[in-house]
Amino acid sequence: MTKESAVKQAYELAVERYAALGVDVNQVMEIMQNFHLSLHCWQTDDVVGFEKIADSLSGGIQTTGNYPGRARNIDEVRADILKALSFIPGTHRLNLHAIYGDFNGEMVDRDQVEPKHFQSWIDWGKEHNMKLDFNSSSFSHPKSGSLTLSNPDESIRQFWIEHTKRCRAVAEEMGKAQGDPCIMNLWVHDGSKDVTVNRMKYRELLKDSLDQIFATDYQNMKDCIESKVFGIGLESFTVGSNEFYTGYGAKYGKMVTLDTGHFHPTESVADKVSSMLLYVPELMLHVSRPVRWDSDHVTIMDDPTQELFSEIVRAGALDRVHYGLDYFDASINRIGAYVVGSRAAQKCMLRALLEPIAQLREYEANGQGFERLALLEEAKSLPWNAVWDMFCLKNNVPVGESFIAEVQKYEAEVTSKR
Ligand code: RNT
Ligand code: ZN
Repeated sequence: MTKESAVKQAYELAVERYAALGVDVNQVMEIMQNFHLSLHCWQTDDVVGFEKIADSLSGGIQTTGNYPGRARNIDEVRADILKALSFIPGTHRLNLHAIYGDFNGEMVDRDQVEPKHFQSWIDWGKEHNMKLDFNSSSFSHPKSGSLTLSNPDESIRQFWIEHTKRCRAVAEEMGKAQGDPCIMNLWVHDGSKDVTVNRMKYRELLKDSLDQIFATDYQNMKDCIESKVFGIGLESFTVGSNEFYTGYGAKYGKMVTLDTGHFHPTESVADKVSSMLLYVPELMLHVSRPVRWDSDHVTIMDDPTQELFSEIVRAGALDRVHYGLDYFDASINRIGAYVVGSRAAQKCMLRALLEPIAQLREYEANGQGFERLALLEEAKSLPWNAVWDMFCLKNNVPVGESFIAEVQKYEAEVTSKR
């Protein structure tokens, strides 16, 4: 039997098995086709970007490892993204940071970024059927320090307000060009290494900065705001905490970003979905894998990720969530890291969609706790992998682990020579 017919045969059996539980697999396949990740460009180059301003990553985040083959310029980043995409089923968006502008070797400071610096990305995205999302970048800059948008020094604060305003204008142009809103994320590392006695003051400043930044209404971009527990070197206080941004998002109708690495290690991000969606319009995800801290390990099919996607589906909120990835592992093949994490996120979504939810809810409504638990357990080993293989086959990307050899080939021919 050829691999292809084996995949098809297994798929047919899976369709029957799921149908018996009231799950329409063909419909799930269609939903999967319309499920788009927003791929984070920064896994290709360890969050370095193309500015000629800072020589190391700062702002509470850190990549560890120096595996050879990092993308060093815009052409290499683009080539690596396309290579990774060729192993990821479906069509996806690309999430850019302001430091990835096409600056042409020129020194363009953050308060000078303009849509023209992203025109070649807009064109490239169109050519490759990738819609763009965007992020302002407040890290890795001489004016970053510990405080940007909440800096009591008015000239520094205004510098970052100007940067962020300009980023929104860039996002607006991206959204206009692609006929679909560009999601722009705002994350600042602002905080304090040691005890502070001025929490209110910094938060008032950050709130005022946001008010200034969001004063302009746009039609083709949407804002999202991202909190964090702490950054490296900023362990005692984070201005933009979860409560800070959740409050802001709820009050002013802004989308909130949930980065799965930005909560206390035992806190369930999945549990936040249904609460937050009652008060904020939409959610943006930064799917990552925190190991002991916000370590940004490659996403895998672990329980927290599965639970998060399952909760979104159970909440009927598939279309109110944007699915960004945010991890950066510099210790293994970066394209491999990109592919493993993306496929893992897709597999979690697939499993979430294949849940026999009608039957489970019926059990719950009837007070049948044992039955609910038993089916939840059995559902874990239903043949979702046969559906996944078929999804890959249909999308002309490698089925199963066969992409390992392909990534190795690209490494031998391209990345190892950098
Ligand atoms: C940092 C935040 C932020 C960044 C990216 C590069 O802790 O998660 O989202 O990782 O924007
Ligand atoms: Zn993030």
